[in-house]
Amino acid sequence: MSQILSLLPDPGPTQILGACPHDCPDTCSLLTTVADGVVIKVQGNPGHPHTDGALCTKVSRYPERTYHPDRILQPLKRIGPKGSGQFEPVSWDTALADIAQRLKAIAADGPDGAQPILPYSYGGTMGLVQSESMASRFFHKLGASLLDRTICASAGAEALTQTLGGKVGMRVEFFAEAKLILIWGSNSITSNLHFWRYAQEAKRHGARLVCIDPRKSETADKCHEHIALLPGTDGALALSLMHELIQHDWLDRDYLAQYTLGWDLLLERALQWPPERAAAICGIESEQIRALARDYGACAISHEPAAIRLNYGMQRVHGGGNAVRLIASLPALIGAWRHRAGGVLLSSSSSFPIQRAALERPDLLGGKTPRKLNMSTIGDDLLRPASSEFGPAVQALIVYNSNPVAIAPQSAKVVQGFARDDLFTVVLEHFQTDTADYADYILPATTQLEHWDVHMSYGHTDVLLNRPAISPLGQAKPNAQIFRELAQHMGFEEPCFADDDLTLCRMAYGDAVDFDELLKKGFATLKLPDAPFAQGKFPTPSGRCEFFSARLTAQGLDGLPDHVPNYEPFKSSTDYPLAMISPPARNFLNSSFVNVDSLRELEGEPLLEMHESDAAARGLQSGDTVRVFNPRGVYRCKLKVSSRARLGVVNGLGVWWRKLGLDGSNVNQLTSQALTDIGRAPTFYDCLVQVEADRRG
Ligand SMILES: Nc1nc2c(c(=O)[nH]1)N[C@H]1C(S)=C(S)[C@@H](COP(=O)(O)OP(=O)(O)OC[C@H]3O[C@@H](n4cnc5c(=O)[nH]c(N)nc54)[C@H](O)[C@@H]3O)O[C@H]1N2
Ligand SMILES: Nc1nc2c(c(=O)[nH]1)N[C@H]1C(S)=C(S)[C@@H](COP(=O)(O)OP(=O)(O)OC[C@H]3O[C@@H](n4cnc5c(=O)[nH]c(N)nc54)[C@H](O)[C@@H]3O)O[C@H]1N2
Ligand SMILES: [Mo]
Repeated sequence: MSQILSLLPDPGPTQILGACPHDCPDTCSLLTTVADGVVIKVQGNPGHPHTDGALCTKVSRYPERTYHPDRILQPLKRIGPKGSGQFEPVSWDTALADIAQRLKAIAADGPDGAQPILPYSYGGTMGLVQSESMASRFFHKLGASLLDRTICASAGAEALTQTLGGKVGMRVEFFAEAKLILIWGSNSITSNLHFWRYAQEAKRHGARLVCIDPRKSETADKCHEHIALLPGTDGALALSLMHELIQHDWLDRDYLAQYTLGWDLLLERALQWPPERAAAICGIESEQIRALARDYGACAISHEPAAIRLNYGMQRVHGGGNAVRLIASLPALIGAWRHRAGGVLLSSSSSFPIQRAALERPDLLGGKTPRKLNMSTIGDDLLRPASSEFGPAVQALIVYNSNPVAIAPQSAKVVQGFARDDLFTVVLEHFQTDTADYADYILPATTQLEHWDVHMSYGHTDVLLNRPAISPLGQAKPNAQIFRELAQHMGFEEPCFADDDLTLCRMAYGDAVDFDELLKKGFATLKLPDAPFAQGKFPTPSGRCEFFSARLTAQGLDGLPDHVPNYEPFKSSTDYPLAMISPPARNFLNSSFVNVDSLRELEGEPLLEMHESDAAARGLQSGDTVRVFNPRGVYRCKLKVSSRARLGVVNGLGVWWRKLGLDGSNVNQLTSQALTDIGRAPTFYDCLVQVEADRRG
């Protein structure tokens, strides 16, 4: 275990423990080396078991990102037309005073109070302090519209909650002991590298690995089997697996009787899904389904642990919520939860005793109940006029930790909304992103190397502390500090607006986590049972795994999960016959890192992977510039004929900055704002397109 040398008097290089801030299940412990006040290296902390001394390529380039010549290091005010990216420097005082005055004027203007003001934030940093602590206090006190933070995970989260009772599941380290691992809708090598280490350990001990993914991903390459189903057909596959488990009696009847709710109903539904029916929908051979059921059922017979690593890739379609409900139900059928290395893991977030009310202070709303706007439909919502149903038009937008112009669906609408001359937009950022181009003010934010924070993880169960390694660069300030100062300019006098970042760090877990241990080691492991549901005890209303959810019925939804077809199902259109998915590029983190030259060079150009037969039918070859289009827009990129693409499905790896793409657009030019069945989430991977050679290219 490396020491925190910064505590020693020696003025030589020092090493500081931190936490990776990115929206990734791994939440690594960082070891940053600083010499003469400058970061010279960021490494994985060898003393943290999940990190095990290793970082992904992109985060090991953190110094390059931090010291990037394009970092915004002073407040900027717009001087050109919106979107032109022309700004001039202003002082912090001028910027904050003007912003406060504009917000006050909007809030005083009409019967809706501050509801025309909308915060917009997501996962730029996952730190509890620099995300929704001081910022939430600020917006609660103001009475601004609330933001429904759905852009990534809310379909899966809601589905898990309705089935298992929360974002809970297996502990990630026990995957190493599993005998069968289904890697379902996850390209782990790209987006969950530290889980992959546990999967490899299991493989070395004889476990079978099966990857379920329309794309032959880097992870699929390394599994024993790859099931390349069509996007959005996972629910049908899961129902058919249940059909086979029932038909062959590969069930743990005792577990089903004692610890589940609604088995008789689910059984009846699953019996309608023989493999042939599911195979036709999934676009795979029925024998693949039978073989997968045999593998999974064998674990019921031999009492060996079967584990499912589910990830969010498979819930970005119309039926994403139902599909997660079905997959999360599977372990109960075979009693996999009896083992610590059995069950399912999508997210471990609910394991963390975060003191959200203390951090975010919803009590500051003082009885107001502002409307809530869905971040996934920001395109439409920015263009909506006032109405009794919608409330006031959005007049001001404060964006932090997010790049909506690049990452939100149906960019044409998003861009049109951000371009509104009567919209007042403030963007807190490290860089002049596609979104920042449309700002009235850009405020320079610190990076993780420059501020305090404390973290949870959605892929393991350790709390991490982030110490600043260096002083803020230029005039950059932590998000929390920016909102503290803005609160002062607004005249907010509650003492909670004076809490400093270290106080907020301590507050995040209260007494539930030993803060001294965090200060010393950089992380603290939550005390959790090894096999949380071996004897039921699910945190659902019934205490059982709820195949049937009365809470969903109360919302007017089907209480029993089913296969819900895509909005834009494969073969439904002759004009747009290809299904497009847009999963993460390995060297980017959503739209972060796209402007880091060395990483962009590794990714090359924005590209679309296509099966050789689909390419031949269109007379296309690798390297061609192509137009990918549908009624929502046109996206130009390079074609790569690739065995990673299955017939009928194209893979547009995301998420490029629009202005660094071929013609100022990215893959979200094509995606839609339709929402999932459960959880109000976007449907990025439910998207039909056509592709043709670009005559200009
Ligand atoms: N390098 C890198 N790491 C990342 C990210 C990144 O952008 N880059 N993003 C981070 C974020 S925000 C998140 S939410 C996480 C999780 O990110 P996810 O979006 O879950 O991404 P992956 O884990 O890569 O899984 C996506 C996989 O699901 C597949 N997929 C697409 N549609 C379907 C489908 O209908 N069914 C099935 N079975 N599979 C489908 C894709 O082909 C892809 O291989 O990763 C995080 N880690
Ligand atoms: N087509 C398609 N679209 C997608 C996806 C997809 O798979 N396909 N994935 C979706 C998913 S899973 C997600 S989670 C969303 C992600 O969407 P976002 O959460 O918006 O993530 P990023 O694109 O990484 O943008 C984060 C921004 O925050 C900034 N930032 C980082 N740290 C700080 C800080 O401390 N302070 C401030 N003020 N700014 C900071 C970064 O510079 C960066 O520009 O994108 C979604 N969009
Ligand atoms: Mo995400």
